[in-house]
Amino acid sequence: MTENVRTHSAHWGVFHARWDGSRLRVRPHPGDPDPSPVLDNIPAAVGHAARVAAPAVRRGWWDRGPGRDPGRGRDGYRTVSWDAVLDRLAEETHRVRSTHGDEAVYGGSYGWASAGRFHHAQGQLHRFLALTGGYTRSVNTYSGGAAEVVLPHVLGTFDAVTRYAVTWDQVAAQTDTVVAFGGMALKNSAIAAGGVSRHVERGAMRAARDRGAVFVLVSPLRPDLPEEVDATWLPIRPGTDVALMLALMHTVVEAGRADTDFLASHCDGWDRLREYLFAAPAKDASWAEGVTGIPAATIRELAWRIAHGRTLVTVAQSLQRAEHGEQPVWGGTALAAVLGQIGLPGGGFNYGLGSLGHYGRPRNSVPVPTFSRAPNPVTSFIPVARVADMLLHPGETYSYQGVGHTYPHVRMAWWAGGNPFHHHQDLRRMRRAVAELDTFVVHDPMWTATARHADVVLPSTTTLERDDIGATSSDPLVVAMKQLVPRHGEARDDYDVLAALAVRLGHGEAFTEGRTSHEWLVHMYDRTRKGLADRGLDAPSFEEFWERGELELPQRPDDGGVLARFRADPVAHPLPTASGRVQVGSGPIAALGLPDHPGHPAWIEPTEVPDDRHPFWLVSNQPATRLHSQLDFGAHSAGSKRSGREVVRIHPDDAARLGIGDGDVVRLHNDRGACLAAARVTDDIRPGVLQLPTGAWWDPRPDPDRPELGDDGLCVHGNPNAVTRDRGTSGFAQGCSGQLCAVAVEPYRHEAPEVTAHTPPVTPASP
Ligand SMILES: Nc1nc2c(c(=O)[nH]1)N[C@H]1C(S)=C(S)[C@@H](COP(=O)(O)OP(=O)(O)OC[C@H]3O[C@@H](n4cnc5c(=O)[nH]c(N)nc54)[C@H](O)[C@@H]3O)O[C@H]1N2
Ligand SMILES: Nc1nc2c(c(=O)[nH]1)N[C@H]1C(S)=C(S)[C@@H](COP(=O)(O)OP(=O)(O)OC[C@H]3O[C@@H](n4cnc5c(=O)[nH]c(N)nc54)[C@H](O)[C@@H]3O)O[C@H]1N2
Ligand SMILES: [Mo]
Repeated sequence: MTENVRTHSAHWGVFHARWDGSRLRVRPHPGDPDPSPVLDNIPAAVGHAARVAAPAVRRGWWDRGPGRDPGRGRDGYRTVSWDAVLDRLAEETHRVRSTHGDEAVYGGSYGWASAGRFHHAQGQLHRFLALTGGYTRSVNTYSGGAAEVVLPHVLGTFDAVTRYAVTWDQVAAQTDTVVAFGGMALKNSAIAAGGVSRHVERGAMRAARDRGAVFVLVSPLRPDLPEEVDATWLPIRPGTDVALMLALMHTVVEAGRADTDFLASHCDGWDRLREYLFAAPAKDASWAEGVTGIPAATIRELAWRIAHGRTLVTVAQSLQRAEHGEQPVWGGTALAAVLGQIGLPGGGFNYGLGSLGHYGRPRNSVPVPTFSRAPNPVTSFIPVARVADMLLHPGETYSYQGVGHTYPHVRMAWWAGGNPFHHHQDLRRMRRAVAELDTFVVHDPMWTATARHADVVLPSTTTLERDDIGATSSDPLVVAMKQLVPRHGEARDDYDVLAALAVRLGHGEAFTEGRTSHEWLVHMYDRTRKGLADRGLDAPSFEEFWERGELELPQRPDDGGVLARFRADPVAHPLPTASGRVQVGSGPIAALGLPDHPGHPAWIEPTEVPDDRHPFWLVSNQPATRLHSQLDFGAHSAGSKRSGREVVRIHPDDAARLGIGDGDVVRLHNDRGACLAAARVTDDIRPGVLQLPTGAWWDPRPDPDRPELGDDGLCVHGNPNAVTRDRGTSGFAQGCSGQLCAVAVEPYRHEAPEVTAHTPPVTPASP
């Protein structure tokens, strides 16, 4: 490495960077065989106008004090000094805790923040809130909310069946047929929590294909598998995958190709599922054609193929981010069980393979550095995507895992490292929900839509402005993430801000344990150094590691993990399910008595489907050009927009019928709201489906076509959460169901307003 070149890491890859005092140049880590172009967004983070330059307070809150206020998201900001804002915030935290109890503080703070293990904003905030009295927390994720709840009941823990079961090496070497429900888009595996140093997915898929493996893509969108694998594309009607899975099982069973030995020796609940498959209407290929739009003959052919050779069934996270999202996860598990392939190398079922870059990889045999947690003395929680329900309906009950829970009355919400006005559904409803709070605190480097709804905006440094350690337990590289550029304006590390608040609240020592940030890094690294030394391996001191810039950890053998051991001996290595076996049906789930959970994977018609008024399924998937809303203004993200607006894909037949031309500004709408986007006409999408990725910063304005909706009826930038539905997957998992909703689309008849989402509501302070 030449002078001035430093290593750093992002959720989308490890990189080298050089700062020349005015420009940051970024290039991928030389060891990465398939780096992500999302790296090109990084330089724009330095000094961008959308940065929060100084602490800011919402005028209404600062002048009138805390309280319910529809002005959130609407009135202006004023910059204040750090001391003034921290004093006021400490006072307010104390007031809320002493008047309303500690559960009145919500510290869900869901979000991806940045890749470093120490300056992990959410971890820092949780530790601070736990040590200063506790907080109402959130459980599960937006990513896999339904799967995280259902998988442990039917197959195994989430980590065991996503990260450490079937690896990409096994796919490359062993798999004959991959049936990828929702695909395994390279745009998605570009992203890994904590960052990976090597993107192996393209190479593995190419190697499998070169060996003769067949890839079947079940998805409304063709680019969900890379072109070079030459996949057979089955453009399924969104939200219907479980019907296809049921028909595949039915056909395999009827053909006498089910692995009845495996079902008897390794599974439980087969009678329930079998009965459902054959009960009228039989879940056969003709039935599934009517539900999925895939021809019965194609389904029969696929059933024949998967019953021969080594077959891997994958289910993308997207399938379960929809109403009844539990079902396709369970359906994929049951299909692999009927084929008798669970636990075979390169075969069976791997949940989420390809959805994230840290899945499907061998595990390190030495622990990576992690930041300490503190126990939360408050027990109150919500499933993460129920946040607006909680704020709007305190005291009301809801079902989670079939058990009744009550929403706490939260007065103060605190967010660091996430962007709920990006990630939550039905953003107009979310805005009504935060109006209910007394106080909303947001730490972020950027003036996101969330920051614009906060009462207190605390400017965070970006990862580029501090030292940290990057690592994830399924990538061998531990990265010395070195500060690359000076801090922006008055921005401070989340750790320093929370430490200063902890001191004001009388818990300074407990929070910092007397360590500076640098001392924390040394402390965290010690676990890894010790792990190496214990195994008699080269265990460099922190200083040596820092000097080298990276450290390669040894990995465990790629042995198929828990599922392979279970296959070899189901008695000695039972699964964590009720029976210790794969639950292809489940008495305990049936016994919960939930109306939409009969105790086996089932096709249940969603309550929102396209109709005459809203004839399209909108797929709002992950953006190819950025991570969620992060660095939306960066070169790669901005370069893919049209006139600064997000792009919506539409099939040529639909576009022709509606008079929409390529590049036209269109309006997507339903009863909840509307957004503008620029049309891209392409036959890569199933007719009747639109695709608009998430992440364009919400830019609400009045909708001239529906003035009655007020000042936020139309997002002029193209954020799909302007129209998505805020509803749990079911009373079982209560996961996010934001991937699919019904909309109408039309050419935009008015002059399209300019996008101003990246222009902050206060003038940046001079440096
Ligand atoms: N319609 C629809 N909605 C969805 C989805 C969908 O499929 N469809 N997908 C969902 C999924 S899977 C997810 S995971 C969520 C993602 O939602 P989020 O994780 O909330 O999205 P991000 O844009 O990654 O938000 C991270 C925020 O952290 C900030 N940040 C970065 N570094 C730091 C730091 O060091 N300190 C602080 N304080 N802040 C920092 C960034 O500026 C950004 O505002 O979205 C969900 N929403
Ligand atoms: N570039 C990029 N990659 C990312 C992220 C990002 O923001 N940007 N976010 C990361 C995160 S946090 C997560 S959780 C994962 C999420 O991983 P996924 O949820 O798997 O990702 P998505 O892109 O939302 O969806 C994958 C594909 O599923 C297809 N799909 C949608 N609905 C259906 C359906 O009903 N049936 C079928 N068969 N297919 C359907 C869509 O065409 C879509 O492209 O992605 C990660 N990867
Ligand atoms: Mo996610």
